[in-house]
Formats: sequence, C-alpha cells, structure tokens
Amino acid sequence: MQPTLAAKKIRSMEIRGALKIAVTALDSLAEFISNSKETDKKRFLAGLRKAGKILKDARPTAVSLPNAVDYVLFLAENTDDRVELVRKIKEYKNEQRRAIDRIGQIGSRRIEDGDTILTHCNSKTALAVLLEAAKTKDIHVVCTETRPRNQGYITARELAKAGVPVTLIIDSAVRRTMKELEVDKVIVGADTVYSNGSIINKIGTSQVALVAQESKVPVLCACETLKFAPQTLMGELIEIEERDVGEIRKPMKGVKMLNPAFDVTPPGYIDVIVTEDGIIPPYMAYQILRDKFGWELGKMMKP
Ligand code: RUB
Repeated sequence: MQPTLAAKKIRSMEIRGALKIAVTALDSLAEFISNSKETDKKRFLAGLRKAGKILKDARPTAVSLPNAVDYVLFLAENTDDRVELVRKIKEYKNEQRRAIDRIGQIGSRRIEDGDTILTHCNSKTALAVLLEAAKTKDIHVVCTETRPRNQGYITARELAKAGVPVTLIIDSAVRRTMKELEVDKVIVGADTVYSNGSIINKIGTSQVALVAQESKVPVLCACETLKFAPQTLMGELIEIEERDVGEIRKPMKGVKMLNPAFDVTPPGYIDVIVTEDGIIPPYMAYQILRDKFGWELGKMMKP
C-alpha cells in the first residue's frame, strides 16, 4: 500500500492499534523501496524520508509508528542493497509477530485458572495473553465498550469466537463491575511507554487502573518493546491525539465537546509490563531503552 493511502487508512482508523499501524508502515515502506526507480542514493533516501514522514504524521500518539519508520530509515542509510533492505524490514516485521506470541506465552503464566479479567479497548497484544491463557485455563473476560469508537466490541467478538466466556459492559460500569464480578486482574495494551514507566493507552485506561488499585486488583500491561519511547528520556512529551468530536455525537448548541483518544497511566498504577523479553516492573522502562536500544542518559544525540 502506498504511504499516502496507508496514512489515510491509519488516520481514519480503518487500520488501528499500535502494533498494526507500525506493521502497516513497515509494509508500506518496503513496497515503496521495492517500487523505487531512483538510482541516486541521496534522492532515494530523501523520498523514503518523505514517505516515512507521511506515515508518522498519520497518528501522533503510538510511538510504535515512528519507531518502526525510524528503524527503516536507519537500515536504509546503512546499505546500498535494496533487496537486502526489504528482506531486513520483513524480518523485523516477523520479529514483531514473534514478540506478540512470546508476550502471549509469558503473560498467560500470570493468569490463573478461574480468573475474571477486565480489559479495555482492543489490544492485539493483551488479547494474545488472554487467548493463550484460555487454551489451558477457565477464564472469564470483561470488556469495556470503549466509547466513542467501541473497540471493546472487537475484543468481545474475538474472545467469543474463540469460545472464551465474555461480558461486555459500558465504560462507566467499571467500578461497580470490578466489585460485583470480583475481577481478579486487569490487562491492557499500550501505545507508548515513557522512560519513567508511565503508559499511554486508550482513553479511560487510567480510570480503570485507578479503580483497580482501589480494589487491590493487579494491572498488567502487555506491550512490545517497540512501544518504548526513547525521546521521553530527554523530556519530550508524547502528544495525546484529539480526535474529531463528531465521533462522540452530533453537535449540541452551546455545548463544547472534547475527544482525547488516549491517556497516561502513571507507573504506580501498573503492576507489571509484559514484554517479549520478560515481565518487568514499569520502573524498569529506562533499562529496556538502555540495554536493548542503547539509549543512555547523558549520551543522547539531541538533548
Ligand atoms: C488502540 C489502543 C490499544 C493499543 C495497543 O487505540 O489503545 O490498546 O494501541 O494495541 P486505537 P496493540 O483504537 O485508537 O488505535 O496491542 O494491538 O498494539
């Protein structure tokens, strides 16, 4: 898919979810590289950067998207072999697929037989944990609707299709349901992980986490290391996407509406982050950025 078309589909949320949009960007850039007839490396790289920018600008909050694009640019700058470049991009994409499977396996060990687990929105990664756990354990999943785009319906449908007992609730019923259905765990995905371990995820996640803490229910975040944000080490904040208020309802005379798509949950409200490399406390996010990606405090390129 051409970068402009891919960006359009990401913006409209026809393609959505932090991992899916990153993988779409990888596919789109691989196609761009394969189709490019530009023989001059400088001009080729300029074209690739432009395509990358179009993709990055499609949605601002999930860092998986710029992280994936930047990785392709890094590879492209360091090779003249485009066939090899496309091969490496595909390999990276497969790595992300394997990451989901690993997270499913690792995270499912934290789920116990008989658990009732609440999830918010639709995260492929959180779903991987739930589906893996359901293979060997009896679980019941509570899904929030996730207004205004109702991604919770997708989660509920997928679980029901897999034969997992699932209950759908409206977003404002989280606190009551947590007690009423004796929820044992909360599991969510993430769009971005800050260097201090805060996570950005679908709007409402921080409220769910707050209620979970009040009820002493552990919160698991299932998240590939692709979603860790190196720029936050230098104090950069991640933009929270404000979407069209038309997603909420028709305009009301004299009423202003706000439609933020994501919120930030501080590390104190999250018990663990399940990554493909293992389960970590959120406060270890800096270590992942340092040990896995080589971003070191005091040695950053652009302070
Ligand atoms: C989706 C959302 C998901 C994360 C993680 O928001 O917040 O929880 O993106 O998803 P939207 P995944 O529907 O606005 O894209 O685990 O699939 O990457």
